[in-house]
Amino acid sequence: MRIGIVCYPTFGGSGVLATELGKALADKGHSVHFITYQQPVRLNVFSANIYYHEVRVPTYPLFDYPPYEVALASTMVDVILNHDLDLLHVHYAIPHASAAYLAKQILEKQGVKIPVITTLHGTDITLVGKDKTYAPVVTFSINESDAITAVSSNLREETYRSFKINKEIEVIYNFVDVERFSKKPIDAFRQVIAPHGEKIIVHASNFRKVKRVNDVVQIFAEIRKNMPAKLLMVGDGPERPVMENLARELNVFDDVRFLGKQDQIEEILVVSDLFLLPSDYESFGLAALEAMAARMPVISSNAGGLPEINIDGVTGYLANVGDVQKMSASAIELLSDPEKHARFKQQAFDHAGTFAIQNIIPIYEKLYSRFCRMDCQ
Ligand code: GMT
Repeated sequence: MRIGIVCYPTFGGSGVLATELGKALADKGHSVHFITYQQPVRLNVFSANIYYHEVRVPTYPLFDYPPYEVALASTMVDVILNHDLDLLHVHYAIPHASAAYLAKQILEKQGVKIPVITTLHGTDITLVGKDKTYAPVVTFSINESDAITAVSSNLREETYRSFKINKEIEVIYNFVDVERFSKKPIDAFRQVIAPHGEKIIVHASNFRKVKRVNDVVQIFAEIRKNMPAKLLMVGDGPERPVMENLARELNVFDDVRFLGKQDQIEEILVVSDLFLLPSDYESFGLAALEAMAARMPVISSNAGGLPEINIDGVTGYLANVGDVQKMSASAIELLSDPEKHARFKQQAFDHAGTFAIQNIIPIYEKLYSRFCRMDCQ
């Protein structure tokens, strides 16, 4: 098949997932055309089956807001026609689903039919999409998609609750390349981070408010009172200064390392002991799944789709949003019991296997084939 993928090219989960999906489809022989404003961060391999089309947004003195959506729709039209695409798979509703609708209409006038599949990822529904500035367009363009998928049952239900959707939303869970994330740990790296055998705690996100990074620091400070430990913060974002201040206030700053955005996050995860994700909301929590694939138990909130990924008492522990006390107690208990910790590591790894890339890609292929012309298999 010749598949167009539209996504945010940044470190966010939706862009990561879309890029990994495209790479996996290309490995299976499909031609994959990424249409984005920048090379996606995880698109770091060469494949004869992968094409990258940059969306250029020309500026003009009149434009206070350069019309990205128009440029995106025009690029979609161009790529679909010139590469004879079979379908377009857009990740994140805003503005990808509405730009796809526009492209579809333009092409229909030229006698070209292009099926559009929209995958909802979370904040496009739960935060940004609900805003009444966007809601009518989001509702319309979701309904106009030929197929709609959501990355968890929770997100599917949230979407039905928040918008008037008159179509079936199919749940296709996010996936992980288990082999990549369960590589043999590089001991030298652990030695550098935790030279005295300290426990290594990790959090990875875009440090936005929804991630509750202050809770991460507070949980870590509680752990630190009970045992030697280091906190690795992977990513970057607006809450970083607030978090740094809190770490200083709680006297743990010297044990916190800010690693910035990391391409090879698996190398950090495999040497670490516990992953924290206390978010206000996660439609799925791809970062937690990647941690589990690297054999890390997860302490998370029970918000959104997290209970579908992190199984309480099996792969880690869940607590109500903001219940720092419970999350800290669970973390300390788990880290203090080597036998239990080893069991949870194995269970986290085993459960990550149910979301293995090999299981999920065929589900997307099956979905695509429903909308594809007879000759596009
Ligand atoms: O979490 C973010 O802030 C980034 C956001 C995105 O759109 O890239 O992530 C969302 O999509 C991910 C991939 O499907 C999910 O794993 C995240 O849970 C989801 N984030 C939220 O729902 C807050």
